[in-house]
Amino acid sequence: MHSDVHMMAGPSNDDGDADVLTDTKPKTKRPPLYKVMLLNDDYTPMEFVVHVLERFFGLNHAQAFEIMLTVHKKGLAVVGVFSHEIAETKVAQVMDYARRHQHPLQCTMEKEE
Ligand code: TYC
Repeated sequence: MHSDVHMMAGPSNDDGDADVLTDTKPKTKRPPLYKVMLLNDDYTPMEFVVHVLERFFGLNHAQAFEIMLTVHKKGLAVVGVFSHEIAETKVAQVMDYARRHQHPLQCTMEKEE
């Protein structure tokens, strides 16, 4: 007699067909990462951008100055790569800080790859 105690869930089968179609990789997919970017504009003072990079992205002054200059010259730069939640928080913090200081500085996020 067939009994429930012998039934197994999942990809296994018992047709002797070597599990070609149903055997799958154990997939532990890492969550996606997000690039946080700063955009150039003509009005935000360079020192303010440097301060933002130090304050919200934990960069030292030299690193912050370098990234600020990259944004100034190239139009934008990635300032960090984070989980979705952390990236959203960084973007919101920068946008709010810039707004409070009446600078048009823009910060955005984009899924990596
Ligand atoms: N272009 C600005 C200036 O000349 C400086 C600046 C740099 C602004 C980076 C925004 O994300 C930025 N004052």
